[in-house]
Amino acid sequence: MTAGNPMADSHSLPPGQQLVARDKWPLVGEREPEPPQGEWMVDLTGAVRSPQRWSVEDLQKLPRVERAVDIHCVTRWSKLGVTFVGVRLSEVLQTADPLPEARFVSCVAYSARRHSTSLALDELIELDALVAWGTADGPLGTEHGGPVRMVVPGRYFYKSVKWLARIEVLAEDRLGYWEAEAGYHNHADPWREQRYLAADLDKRAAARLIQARDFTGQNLRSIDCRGRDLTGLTAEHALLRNADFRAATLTGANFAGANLSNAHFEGADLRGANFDSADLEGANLAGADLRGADFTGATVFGATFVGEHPAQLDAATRIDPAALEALTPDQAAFLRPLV
Ligand SMILES: Nc1nc2c(c(=O)[nH]1)N[C@H]1C(S)=C(S)[C@@H](COP(=O)(O)O)O[C@H]1N2
Ligand SMILES: [Mo]
Repeated sequence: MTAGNPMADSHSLPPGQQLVARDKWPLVGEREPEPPQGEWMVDLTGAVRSPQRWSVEDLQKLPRVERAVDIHCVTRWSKLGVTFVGVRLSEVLQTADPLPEARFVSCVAYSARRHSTSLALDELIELDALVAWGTADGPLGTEHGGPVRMVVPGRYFYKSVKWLARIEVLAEDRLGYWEAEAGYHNHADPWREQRYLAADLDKRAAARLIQARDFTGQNLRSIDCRGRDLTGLTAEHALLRNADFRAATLTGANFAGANLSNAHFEGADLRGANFDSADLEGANLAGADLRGADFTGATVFGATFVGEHPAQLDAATRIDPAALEALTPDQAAFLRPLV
């Protein structure tokens, strides 16, 4: 059984996700580890009776499991049935004998920003999380978290830390990197689309910004701009993950360098809008008017341009030919005439 969700093991696609091409496995987040000086050791510490320190080799002597896991990234791509090789987290935890107050587990990476993420202990056990060092193709590549990473089935993949350094058992939760910095949902159940926490922006502050049409550099995650007139909006380098611009008027808007991952632009008027170097991972632009819009230098991994309705394009709509590589085949085919 998986935590409250009979669908989690069904190898099907949760709401709002798209399959990547079979041979693709995108890289998300940090690009490389900051490996330890000596041997790669994994510490098991915190609310436990007997803290442990495992070498990768010793971990590999624990009972080995192979498990087909569906990967669901919060930026809307999924890759189903990747076979991971490793040991059950429950098996590893047992060796340290968690104390009665143990409630949460934070997994920390060997990386420049000491990347981490956490989940409730019960839930990790129920989901049957793995400490993984391989896939069906052999040892886990460094780019995908080798020599050893966490794999937590049934949660968005940001709950699976790469380059595992420490498993810390906690009495109180400690928010992870994406959860604290980017407002990613702390529970991360893809079947309930728990992508982002609600914005901490109050309604009056939002209304004032919308009125002024100036979002420059601000953190406005999940802001609700549905149907608004934002003609000529300035939003350079604004943080607009998950923002809702459905059916908004954004003619001539400037989103240069903005973070718009998972933003909604369905049916928006984006004529002449500037997305230069913006991050549009997982954004939805289906049915938007993109005549004269400029996507030069933008990241469009997993973005949608044709859904129930196609976006409108013209000869002045610009996108890098290389950007099409980051789209699913049907999306790429739709934009091909532009390049
Ligand atoms: N150390 C570390 N682990 C991490 C991240 C990161 O930035 N640093 N990103 C997470 C996110 S958001 C995802 S989707 C997956 C991506 O794993 P992949 O690059 O193997 O696809 O790793 C997760 N684990
Ligand atoms: Mo992710």
